[in-house]
Formats: sequence, C-alpha cells, structure tokens
Amino acid sequence: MKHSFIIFFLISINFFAQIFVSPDGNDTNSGTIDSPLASIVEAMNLIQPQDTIYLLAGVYKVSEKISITKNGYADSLYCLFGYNGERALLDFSSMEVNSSNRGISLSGTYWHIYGIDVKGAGDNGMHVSGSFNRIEFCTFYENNDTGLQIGNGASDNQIINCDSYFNADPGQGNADGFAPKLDVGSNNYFYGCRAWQNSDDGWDGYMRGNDDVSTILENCWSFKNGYLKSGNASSGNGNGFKLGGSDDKTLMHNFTLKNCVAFDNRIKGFDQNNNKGSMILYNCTAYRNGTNYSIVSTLNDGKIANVTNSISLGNYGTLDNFVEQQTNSWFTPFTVTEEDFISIDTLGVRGPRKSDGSLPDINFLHLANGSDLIDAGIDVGISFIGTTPDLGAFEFDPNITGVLTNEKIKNDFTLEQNYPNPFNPNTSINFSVKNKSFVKLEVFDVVGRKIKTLVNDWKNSGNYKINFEAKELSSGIYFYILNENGQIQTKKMTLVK
Ligand SMILES: [Ca+2]
Ligand SMILES: [Ca+2]
Ligand SMILES: [Ca+2]
Ligand SMILES: [Ca+2]
Repeated sequence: MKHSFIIFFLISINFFAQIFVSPDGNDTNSGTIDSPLASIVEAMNLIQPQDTIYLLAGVYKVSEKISITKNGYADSLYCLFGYNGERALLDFSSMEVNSSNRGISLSGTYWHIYGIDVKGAGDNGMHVSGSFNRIEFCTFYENNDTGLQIGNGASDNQIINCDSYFNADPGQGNADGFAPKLDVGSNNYFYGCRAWQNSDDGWDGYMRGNDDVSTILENCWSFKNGYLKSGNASSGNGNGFKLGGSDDKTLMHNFTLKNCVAFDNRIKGFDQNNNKGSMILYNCTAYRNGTNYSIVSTLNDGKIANVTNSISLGNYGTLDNFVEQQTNSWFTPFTVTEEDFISIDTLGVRGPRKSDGSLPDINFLHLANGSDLIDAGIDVGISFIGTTPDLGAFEFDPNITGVLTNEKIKNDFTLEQNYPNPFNPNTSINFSVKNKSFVKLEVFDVVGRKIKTLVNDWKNSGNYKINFEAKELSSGIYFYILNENGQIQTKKMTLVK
C-alpha cells in the first residue's frame, strides 16, 4: 500500500513537459504521445530545461547531423530518452563518409541521454564536446569512425552501460569504440561499457592538444578490437585499452581502470602506448590478447603506474621495473590455468543487457570454486566478498551457484534517517555513495509536490551530510528521496512547529 502510494506520487509529481517524437510522427503535430513530432531536431528546438524528449520505438532515418547545443544546469537537466524502455534507432546510414558527418554532436551540458542506438554515421556516432552529461544504455555501431568520442575539453561526462562495436573508418586506423582522446578534458567516467570489434582500439586515450587529464573506467569489457565486423583482421591498432600516447611522446593521460576485462584483442589488452601519465589498474583480467599487459616506457616525474590484483591467463606481457605491482596472478605462488575459471568460453559476452542496462551475467573468466586466486588479493578500496579481494575483475561469491553477476561493483548507496526527527526547523540528511555517480536528493510534501532539490550532481564515493531547513514550511510529514543512477530510496520525516 505504502509502496504504491510512493510510486503514484513519483509519477504524478512530474509536471515538466514531455515532447514525443516518432518515426511515424509529423512536425505539425502537437508533440504529445498521441500526436508525436517526426523530427528530433524540431524537438530539440522546443525543449526547455527539465523537459524530456521521448523517442518512441522504431527506426529514425536521419541524414544530417543532430546538434545538441542547449546548456542545462545541475538542478535542471535536459533529457533525451527512448520511451518506456524501448529502443529508438537513429540510422544515419544515408550519410556520406566525411569527417564533418557525425551522427550526434553533443556540445551542450547537463544532458541525460538514455536508451538510444546510433548507427551508420559518416564519422563518429556521437561526439561529446560538452561537459556534465550522462550517456546511458546507448549503443554505437557501424559508424564510419569512433562510436563515441569525447574531446574539445569535455569533462565530467558519465558514460554508463553503453556498447560500441563494429565501428570502422575507411582507413581502419581511427575508429575506436570509445575515445576520450586528443583534446579531451578530465574526469570522464565509463562504467559497465563494452567495446568490441572496432577497427582500431576498444578504448583510446591518445593525447593531442591537451595534457595531464584523467579518465576513470570501471567494470568495462573490451574484446576483438582490431577486427572488422566480417571477422577479418583490420589494419588498425587493435588494442583493448590504449591508455594514451602522443605525437611527441610527452603528454600525460592519467587512467584508472578497475575490474576491467580485455580479451581477444589483436595486438594488446592493456597498452601504455608511450603515455607519460599515471596508470592504475586494479583487479583487471586479460586473456588471449596479442600481448596482455604492456607498460614499458618511463613516466613523467610524479606519475605512477600500478598493477594490482590482476589476472593474466597466459603470458602477462611486459611491465617494466618502475611499475608498482602487488598480488598479480603471475606472481608466486599462484598458478593460472583454465581450471581457475568456471568457463573460458566467451559465450554471452556480447549478449543483451539486462532491462536496467547493466551487463549480462556470464561465467566467462569468473573464478571457479577452489581457485588459488580467490581471496588472494589486497584491499585496494574496491568492495569484495570473503576475507580479502580476489584477483581479477569478477569476485567469487560462494553463495551464488550457476551464473554469476557483477553485483559487487554495482553502484550502491545508503540513505539514513534524518536527524533530528521530528525536527524544527533544521535537520540533517546523511547518505553515502559507494561509486562515483549522479545523485539527486529531493524533498516532497505529502501530496507529492516537490519542495526542494537538495542535491543534483555527480558525487564521488564518500559520506555526505546535507542540511535541510524548513523555516517556511508548515508542520506535517515530508518525504525525501535519493535517486542514484536510477535507483531510488525514500524516507519519511516529520516537521513539528
Ligand atoms: Ca590508430
Ligand atoms: Ca585509436
Ligand atoms: Ca590456479
Ligand atoms: Ca574475495
């Protein structure tokens, strides 16, 4: 009863405009669900902050670049969503192959783009030059350059649960899956993404025009890069994660990779490529790449390379003496064989995502019961099961039989009861965030009117204490709701004057 009430008012409180677009729509329509527009560009012209453009399911044949230029604010995002969990495919295949023919050019800020597929653009599927955007549960495939590229100083973007595959440029040496590269800014974050069979690299952080920037990847899989859709080898670089590099070999890209997996990439799994910045690899797994790990050239002063709790099935490659290493699978007394894993069959790795966009459950490269790699790692600040962290990207859970999940690194958070409660007129609301994520904390009254937005921003992992002041409000029951990456927790508080 209580639940349905809360769900009811969560829906009913949204007074912001919704603009609907359909492949069968018409731009003379009003833009309601029953009378949708035809053109995404027209919807872009109409949208106001906090509005949502819903793309009804279907194939949108688009022949010109879609430029997203409006700037939202931390407390009023623009939203572009596939409607109701269905997929909207933006098919740019009629575009000529040309570096000015990107599919979507996102130069705006504070956009949340969710549930959209981008195919066949004449250049990048999407190019992000704006900051503080969240691109979620989108796919980029068969574009004529990198699927999703981030550049022009763009910073603080979150790329969550996206796939990028079968991208190939005519020369095959440029198209990566995900490319925070060249003049990209800092603090872009990838979570739960997959890149496969791109003609050049899975991820590429090559620098030109900017220096000493930082990028974070968690729970990302990169495989079969350096191969074309046909399965033939490409003439591109073929690395899973290319962690930088620059023309004069001096520029720095600081990468942090946690729980990332590279396999079957043609040349290298995890590749420094003359990057002079810091590279932190925690709990990564590499298998059957040309070379699994390669960090071989000295870094700039003050920069460090660290590979810890990581697995190589097969020869690990080359990590120079300056690379700090602890408890990797190639150290004594560990032995790594196929028997350490439930499966080394890649079955399911490119399978469909769950309905919330998270990665599919697989057995591939998950540790088998009895492996000496279980509970063999050291604590690097990633949550773990058992007495200590395991080696590799997937933590063994003795309580789960059959298909394993990636639960342990799912974003999660706690929302505490406010204190004092009842209160007048000030109270504190504490919450904690485990992984960096987009957090919204809002207060509603008992009929579901939004009273105040207390938080609407990216938060790093940590504990937060927010003061709520209710001097202007009357006595009664209020709700506060924390929304973190789409997961919601609600608590009740009482103002007594
Ligand atoms: Ca290349
Ligand atoms: Ca590349
Ligand atoms: Ca073993
Ligand atoms: Ca463990």
